[in-house]
Amino acid sequence: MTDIAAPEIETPASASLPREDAQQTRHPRIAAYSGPAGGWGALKSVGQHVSHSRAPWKSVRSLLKANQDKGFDCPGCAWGDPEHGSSFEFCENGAKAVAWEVTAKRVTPRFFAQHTVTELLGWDDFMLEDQGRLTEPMRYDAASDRYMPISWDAAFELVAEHLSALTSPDEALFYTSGRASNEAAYLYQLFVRLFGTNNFPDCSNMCHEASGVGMKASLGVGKGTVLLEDFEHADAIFVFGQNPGTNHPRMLGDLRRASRRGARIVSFNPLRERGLERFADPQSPLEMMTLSSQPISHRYYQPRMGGDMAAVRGMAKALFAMEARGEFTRAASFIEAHTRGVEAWQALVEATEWATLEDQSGLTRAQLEEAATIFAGADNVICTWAMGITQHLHAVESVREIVNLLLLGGHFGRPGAGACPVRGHSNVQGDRTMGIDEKVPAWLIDALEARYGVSMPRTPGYNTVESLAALEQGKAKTFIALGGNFTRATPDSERTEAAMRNLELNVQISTKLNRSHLVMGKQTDALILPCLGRSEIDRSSQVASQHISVEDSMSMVHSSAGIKAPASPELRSEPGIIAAIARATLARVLPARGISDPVDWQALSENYDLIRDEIAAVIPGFADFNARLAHKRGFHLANPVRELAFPTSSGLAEFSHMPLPESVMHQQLARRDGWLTLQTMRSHDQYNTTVYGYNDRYRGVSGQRRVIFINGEDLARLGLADGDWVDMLGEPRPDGSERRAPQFRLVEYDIPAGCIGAYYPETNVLVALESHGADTGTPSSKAVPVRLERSSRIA
Ligand SMILES: Nc1nc2c(c(=O)[nH]1)N[C@H]1C(S)=C(S)[C@@H](COP(=O)(O)OP(=O)(O)OC[C@H]3O[C@@H](n4cnc5c(=O)[nH]c(N)nc54)[C@H](O)[C@@H]3O)O[C@H]1N2
Ligand SMILES: Nc1nc2c(c(=O)[nH]1)N[C@H]1C(S)=C(S)[C@@H](COP(=O)(O)OP(=O)(O)OC[C@H]3O[C@@H](n4cnc5c(=O)[nH]c(N)nc54)[C@H](O)[C@@H]3O)O[C@H]1N2
Ligand SMILES: [Mo]
Repeated sequence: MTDIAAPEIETPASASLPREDAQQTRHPRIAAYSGPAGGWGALKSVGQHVSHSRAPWKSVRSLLKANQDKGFDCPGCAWGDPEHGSSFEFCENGAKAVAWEVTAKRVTPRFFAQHTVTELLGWDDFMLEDQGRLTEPMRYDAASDRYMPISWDAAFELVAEHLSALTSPDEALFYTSGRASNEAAYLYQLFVRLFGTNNFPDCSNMCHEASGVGMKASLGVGKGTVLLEDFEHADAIFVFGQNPGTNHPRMLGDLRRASRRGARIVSFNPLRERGLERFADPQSPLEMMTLSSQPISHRYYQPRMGGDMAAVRGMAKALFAMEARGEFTRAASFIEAHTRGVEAWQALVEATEWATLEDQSGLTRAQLEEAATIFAGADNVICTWAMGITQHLHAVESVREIVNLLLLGGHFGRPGAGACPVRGHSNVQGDRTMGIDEKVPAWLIDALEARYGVSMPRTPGYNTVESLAALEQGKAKTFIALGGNFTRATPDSERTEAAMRNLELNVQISTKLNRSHLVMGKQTDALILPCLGRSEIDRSSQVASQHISVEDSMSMVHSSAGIKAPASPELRSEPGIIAAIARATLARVLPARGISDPVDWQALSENYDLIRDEIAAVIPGFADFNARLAHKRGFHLANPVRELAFPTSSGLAEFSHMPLPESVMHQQLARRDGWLTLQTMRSHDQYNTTVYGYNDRYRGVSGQRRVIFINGEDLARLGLADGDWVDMLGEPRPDGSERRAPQFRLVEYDIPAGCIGAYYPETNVLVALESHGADTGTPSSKAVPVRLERSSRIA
């Protein structure tokens, strides 16, 4: 028996689909993609996106400046920038991100006059953002169900009024998305802590939290230990749970160069991802003219979702066996001098049966031994990873197991080796460095108190899922978002939206219209505060063109300055908006506590050099910030691990010895007839909740986002076929109600049986709010239990 209802069932009214752009079609084209990643396909796609943005020339000009010495930092991803070589590394998805921002389309007060919020709630994510850039501050008017213009000053006063009326500062939530600059993030955390809370839910909670937590426990530093140039010296690069062809395309350039030199690249990914197989560099005339391309992965292993910890443990087991046969030598003197706990880990690894490792990883002993042989044969190894590792319940354990493997080979403190969690948003790492952290490090509060002479809260605040719980329980009443799209990015969409409707105040500082602007309740005061994007000139009364700074995945801090006239003269910068909110709010709340505001917000927002002076005084590693930022490539934030100093409590790197999960999702579901493990991932035409289009070129899908990648065996077992339309059902909610994502087209794909893939955010409705890492709060978006039901949508 399976859970598939044989005849067609009626789609419940609650599961109706939002209005979609006509580009999304009921007859998508599905055909295997035979080209390499990059190449002519990438150039053609950029042309289409630039022309869709209706600002071709300006876009192109901006593009050419992105990631150059004097231009702005690409808002695409957090991959590092090269020191030499071509000053402009072409990246299809970076180009799309920029074209999306510099679009000629505008959302004006007239647009809001024409569409009620209820109407807009019926639009899909693509249509909402595709209306263009937000142009003026707006306030929701419940009577007409429309957003109406409001002056900036009135908007700031309104925020101050709400915040100062709260019973406790802990009733306020302050969300941050990882695009915010260091300067904006520093001001934001300073304001919020002076206001009196550590409620900093951020996108990192849903992203690389486990990398930070795991690496900090093992190495004492929660950041990657490699620089871009290390990729030039690595002999083997292991890529876990990452799709760089789409999400970090510039990384492909580095992998391609490494592959050409003969470095072994080994991918662990349940899906066959084109970008990990072959890449043609759009900047290589030879590859473009001859239609040739470079193979990327030397070996491509397809574990089952959640199987990586077992896979790495299997590699370790093989290495210990090889060592006993004299075929592998551990880095004995490094281990002796700098680490602790290898014996306990080895004992645990050796006690784990091959059968257990094979079952959990979905890989064979022979495959894991082969991977171990590649590891053993490389002098310098880099391991990289992203969401395929971190969005699991046992993510911290997996990260630490990867670090164990690197420690065993002594792959720290030398060129070409190390751990490289590849971050997502272009400044998500910098935001954390600036103190956007609900867990409040004591040193930070000490430093802030010393600098500003005001006592600040020390109790941890809410992370993202805790914020949602607080909203559901009515403990949180106001929400300010510095960028992002909280209601779409978070799990359990229907529940999240119901929780957001409890808000008294919803403030969105943003560039584009999205669903987070639209979900509100009867008593919600909602504000849209439109801000400048990275590409735009940020002018103040003091400085003609202000620059900001960001930190990439390699801990390089560098400056970024916009080059394009703002989308609207009304736009304000993020630091400017935060400073104004801070000034208005603190003027109300601090005097009541007998304190005067220690910060000259106006001065800081008009000259970011002054913000950087504050950062230099408070945040370690930023001494002389302004001067060092003037350097062409910025500067590297020293990572002690590179010097073999491990700031753990023991002063040594700690081998973890954590048990494997008793079973991971695919093992649990193997015992439940008809259930599959879903990973929610990105298509090639999206940036998180920002949907650029309905195509996923490398996976061969065009014209449709509601697709499920599924193995042929599963199709046969469930009595379904490629091309059928189904609904996905998750576990029922605690109150017994149904979690349903309606109407997806099945696509037969090279993915392990029992594992399926579909795009987020459409699938977030299926991700249970209570299913998150215990030590990270990260939703397990790569291990969602679902079953399929035939749907009424006829292809
Ligand atoms: N163009 C573009 N660039 C982006 C983004 C974007 O949306 N669009 N988002 C940015 C952000 S915020 C982030 S965090 C990064 C995300 O970058 P990625 O982590 O590459 O993003 P996902 O699409 O979530 O892809 C996860 C990959 O992991 C694989 N995977 C899933 N589960 C498992 C597993 O259990 N084990 C293994 N080994 N693999 C697994 C999937 O098949 C997929 O290839 O990209 C950043 N860059
Ligand atoms: N199921 C599932 N859920 C996930 C994930 C997953 O893989 N699966 N991934 C998670 C991850 S890794 C992340 S990082 C989060 C992402 O979560 P968020 O960071 O909250 O979401 P984004 O989609 O990046 O935010 C897009 C919005 O940001 C605004 N924006 C764009 N540029 C700017 C700017 O320069 N300034 C300001 N102020 N606003 C701007 C625009 O209005 C746009 O609509 O989602 C998480 N959610
Ligand atoms: Mo992310």
